[in-house]
Amino acid sequence: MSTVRLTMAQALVRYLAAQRIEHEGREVPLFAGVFAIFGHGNVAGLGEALYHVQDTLPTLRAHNEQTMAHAAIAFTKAHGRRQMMAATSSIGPGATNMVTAAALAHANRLPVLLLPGDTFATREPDPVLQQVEHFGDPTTTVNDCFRPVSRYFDRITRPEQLLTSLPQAIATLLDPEHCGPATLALPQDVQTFAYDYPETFFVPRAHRIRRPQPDPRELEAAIAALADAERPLIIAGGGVHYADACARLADFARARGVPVAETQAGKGALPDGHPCAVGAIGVTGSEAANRLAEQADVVLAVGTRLQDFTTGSRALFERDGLTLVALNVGRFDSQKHRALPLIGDARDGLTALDAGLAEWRASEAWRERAGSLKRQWAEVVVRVTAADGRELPTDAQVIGAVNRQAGEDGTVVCAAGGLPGELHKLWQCAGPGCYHVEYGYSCMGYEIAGGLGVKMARPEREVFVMVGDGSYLMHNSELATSVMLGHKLVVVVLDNRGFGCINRLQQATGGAGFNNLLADCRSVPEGAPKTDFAAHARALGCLAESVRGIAELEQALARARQANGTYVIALDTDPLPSTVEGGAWWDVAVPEVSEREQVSQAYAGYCEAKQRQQR
Ligand SMILES: Cc1ncc(C[n+]2csc(CCOP(=O)(O)OP(=O)(O)O)c2C)c(N)n1
Ligand SMILES: [Mg+2]
Repeated sequence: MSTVRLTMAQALVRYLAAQRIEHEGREVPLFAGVFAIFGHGNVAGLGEALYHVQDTLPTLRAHNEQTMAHAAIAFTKAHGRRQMMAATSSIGPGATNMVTAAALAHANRLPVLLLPGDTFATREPDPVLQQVEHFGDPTTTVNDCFRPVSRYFDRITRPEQLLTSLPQAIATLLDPEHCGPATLALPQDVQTFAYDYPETFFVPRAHRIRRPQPDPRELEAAIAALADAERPLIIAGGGVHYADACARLADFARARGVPVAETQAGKGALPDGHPCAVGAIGVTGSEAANRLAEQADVVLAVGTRLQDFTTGSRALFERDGLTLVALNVGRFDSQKHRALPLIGDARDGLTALDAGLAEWRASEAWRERAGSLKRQWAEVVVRVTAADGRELPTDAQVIGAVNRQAGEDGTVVCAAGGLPGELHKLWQCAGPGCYHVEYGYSCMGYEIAGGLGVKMARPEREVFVMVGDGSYLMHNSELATSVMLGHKLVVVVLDNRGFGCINRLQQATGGAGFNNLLADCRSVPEGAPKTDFAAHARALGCLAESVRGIAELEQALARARQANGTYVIALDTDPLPSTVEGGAWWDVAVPEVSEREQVSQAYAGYCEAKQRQQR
């Protein structure tokens, strides 16, 4: 057996560079690159190794480990989980900075390879700089924090362990059911140890994403349930995108006259102009989708994990007599909510259902009802997103302006605050690829980094990041990375001077305005200063301006489109209004006792609403 003597880190990157992915006849590198922030624990070992493979596996320097990993995660999401990135950090704080990103990828089922440096396997120099030390368990390091938020975790304590562990990590990343973060903790000494690796380990390999086929008996049961339905509704989740099933779903729905509602991750599966598209479902859903959900007799949930925002905390469509069929590539998601499981690939599952359903269609009355609800909702969207000249626009009005400018080749990116809900309800999608909102973990600070990842994956698209003042202030430093790498973003900062959505939630649960809007926070007597977001962005190398009102915003957006660098537009918005139309109940626990009368009232309302919740 011919071998090559390499350090563990050299073998690792050589293996990564040899992995390819094939999709629809096109083969590309599986890993588009590695985001890296070097330090004690990865610069000498992994850093040296990455230096030598830059042509095949580029290394990109970012500014924060959490957000660089967010960018990597957004990259793979924008690629439909078919091309991905790795992220490496030093030991200690660099590593734990990535734990939040791991959790985000875990919740959203998005593959990312995390390579945190780790303390010495030999323990000879212990305790090393940035080592926490665990008194009762020397095998524990802070990297064990990755375990509960990784789909695959290993600590490579000997160089030959790569031979068995690395292929398993890659297999996890490529598994449509189990994909998520794979973490390989890399002790800094082991990174530098040499070993005679077999040459065959590095032979280039082209992977394909598996498409599990439905079980015949599950399929039969699902077909029987649908064939009996008069008032069917489809819920499209992120799995529809990842399985490349959008076009198949559009055909299926059109042929069968089934209305299609979308989750946050599923949004954009159908273009809004599709006759069966009834918009967003759930807590941030359209009136059309939610009324249909209440009246449906069979719900076919495709590629969704049915989280509380989708199900209205189990009070929207779950009721006795409803049949829920869950077409999902994962056993875990297919069993939820007592659904009839149909485990398998979304695209092939829809094809199989179609083949078994003969002439079945939704009833004519139901199709007409869906059509009329859809038209009514379209009028609401136009009304609430229209400018009305007010000085402090609503989020909905800003969304209208950005949506008009984004057109068909624009992608909106968002994650936390009041915007995701408003976007889910109101953003009009021309089809897949227009909408990228991280709402599985809804992590503040994902927005700008996520925009960077999307732009890297889809350079042909104009990427519009919509971000609140709170999220911007939490994480903005990847703006500098976008400038450095020449990946243009258009960033709209909606400054409502505080955590607007949490303030609204506080009021809705009877709470006093407290610690959310800056005006309600402990501060110096003159109040918190006004942040000059445009000046801040300029300092990071962006083009930037501040505008007032929607008319000025529209002009600035047109300038931003023409610009050839990252462009930040800041404007003041009203923290109080949000779109009242549409929506569904959301279970947010209210204190059972309180000195505040408003809390007691909210608690009474909460108990009443709880009655409709299916347990
Ligand atoms: C990392 C993180 N911390 C806290 C939260 C809880 N949270 C959700 S939205 C929000 C406020 C966001 O403020 P801003 O970005 O200004 O948006 P707005 O609510 O004003 O629209 C907070 C604190 C979160 N989602 N993520
Ligand atoms: Mg805000």
